[in-house]
This record gives sequence, structure tokens and C-alpha cells, in this order.
Amino acid sequence: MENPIDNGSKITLLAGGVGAARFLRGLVRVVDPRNITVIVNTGDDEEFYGLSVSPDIDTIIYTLAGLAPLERGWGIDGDTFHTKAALDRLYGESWFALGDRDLATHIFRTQELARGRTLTECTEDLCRHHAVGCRVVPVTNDRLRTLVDTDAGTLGFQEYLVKRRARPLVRDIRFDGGGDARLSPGVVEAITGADLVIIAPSNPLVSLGPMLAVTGLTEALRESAPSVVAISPLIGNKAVKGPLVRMLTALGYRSDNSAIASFYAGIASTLVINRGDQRPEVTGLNLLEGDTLIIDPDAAQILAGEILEKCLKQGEPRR
Ligand code: FO1
Repeated sequence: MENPIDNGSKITLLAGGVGAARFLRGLVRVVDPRNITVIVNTGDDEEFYGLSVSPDIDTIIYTLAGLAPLERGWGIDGDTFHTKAALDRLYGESWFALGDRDLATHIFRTQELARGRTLTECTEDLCRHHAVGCRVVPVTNDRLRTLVDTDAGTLGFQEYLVKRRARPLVRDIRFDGGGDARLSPGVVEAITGADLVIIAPSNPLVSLGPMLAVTGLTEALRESAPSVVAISPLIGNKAVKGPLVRMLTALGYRSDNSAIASFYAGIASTLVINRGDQRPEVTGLNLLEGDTLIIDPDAAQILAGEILEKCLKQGEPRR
């Protein structure tokens, strides 16, 4: 590797969708991708037309493969929607836009799952197919679904976010299956064996929340807390993307770094906040300031480099 930061350290990233994918575009420039494990949320997964759709996994894979649209972040850049249009004529207009090329991923995943293969195995195949160098692992191979209790009733996460445009007032967030779901093989080892675990600038309530609901993840993080760093998804008390602020407010939290710090206290030792932003009031966390607006890969590379430089223990990697 040309980058002097990379000394063979093993890095594990806990990831939601677009925010995590944007950070990864920089991380892979400073760490050998073969030493990166990405543990991905599956609480957003949903079925459309009988097809298993895993939006966060696909966002990570398409981004690392250079296929994701820069601005929108999800799906495949330049994809067409002829199948969606034809299905809309058959069933009436759908609120979830599956592109023609994207559909191949969902058909493949659905078929392989039906053959008895695990989501971990399907994800490995998709990574190989797209020449993704990192190990991308779903947090669980078991059913896990984020449910949003709102003033308009209980909604699946995609129904809340996409169909209802995150407008209903959130009363509670639950993770169906969380208690029974088991962590995917290798997840605990990827955390306890990492030189550094990074929690991506994803939504703590609906991206990290479902992952932490799977028995064993919180414990693994607590065990590794000195090597866990979380990146706040807030910039100037606003989220770069998505309904985080609306959700925090509706649930009675403050929409600032104090709320983020209290969420990660006990499972991380360091919180990265945007340079110049209000610092959390009470926190047992070390604070690190960085430029966390990482819409372009160069900015993500600088942030990833700073985090590694400050948080990676000096000396030899663990293994
Ligand atoms: N988000 C939308 O706002 N509208 C869509 O029609 C949509 C389709 C879609 C298809 C495949 C996919 O992997 C993601 C898609 N997303 C869409 C994004 C997704 O709903 C969310 O951004 C994530 O679940 C949040 O991490």
C-alpha cells in the first residue's frame, strides 16, 4: 500500500447504508481492503414481488464497486426502470423503485436463499462478482426487521421511509426478531480481533439500533470498547441524509451530539464530531474533531486517515 498509515491493521466497520458507504470510499484508500470487515444492518431488508431486498448490503457493495450514484447513494447509477414500469402496469404503481440491473441482485439473492444458502454466503458471492475487496457480512442471517410505531400505525422501515417519506410522527422503534436472531458467523471475532472498530456515521436509531438488538453484539463491543470509535452522523445538529433529527425529536431526545454520545457511551471509547460543532455535555467518551462531511471520496479519505492516526494503537497490529 502506498499509504503510510496502513501497517496491516485489521479494521471492522459497523455500517448502515449511504453514510457508511461514503466513509468506506475513503477507508479503502488508507487500509488494504482485505483487512477491512464491514458488518451491515439488515433491519431495512424487505420483500417486494417475493424478492429479498437488502438495501444496506447492496448500497455498500455497489458503492465499493463504483456503481452507486454519487448523490442519491442507493441503487445503480444509470439503471433503467423498464421492469418497474411493466410491473406498475400489472399491479398499479409501486412506491419502491427497483432498477433493471439492481433486480438481478435481488433475483440472485432470493434464488440462493431458497436453495438453502445463507445471506452471508449470497453476500460473499455478490462481493466476488463485483470485485469488492472488503469482507461484507450481514449482522445476522436470521430475520430482523425494523418496525416504526407512528401516529399512522406500525410501519415497516421502508414503508415509513420511502412510501410515507418519514412524515408520520414516530412513537417507538422496534426490532422484530432481534431477541432471537443470532449474529452471523465471524461477527464476534471481527469485533474482538480488530485493531480498530469504527461505527460509521449512520443513524444510531435505525441503522445501529437493529444491529445492537441482536444478542451478543453489544457485549462484543463492550469487550472491545477501548478500540471502538463512533462517528457522529450530525453536522451542526443536522443529519446529512435521512430522518434522524425528526426521529430524535419525536422520541424526546435532543438532536445534538449529547444524544449521540449517550447512545454510544459504554460501547465506544471515542466519538468523532464535526470540527467546530457543539461538544456533548456529559460523556465518558474521548472526543475527536474532524471534517465529517464526506460526500466526496477525498474528504472521506482525510477523515479515515485522521481516525486511524489518532485512534489506532501504536505498534504492531493485534495479529
Ligand atoms: N429509497 C428511496 O427513497 N426510494 C426508492 O424507491 C428506493 C429504492 C431502493 C431500491 C433498492 C435499494 O437497495 C435501495 C432503495 N432505496 C430507495 C434506498 C433505501 O430505501 C434506504 O435508503 C435505505 O434502506 C436506508 O439505509
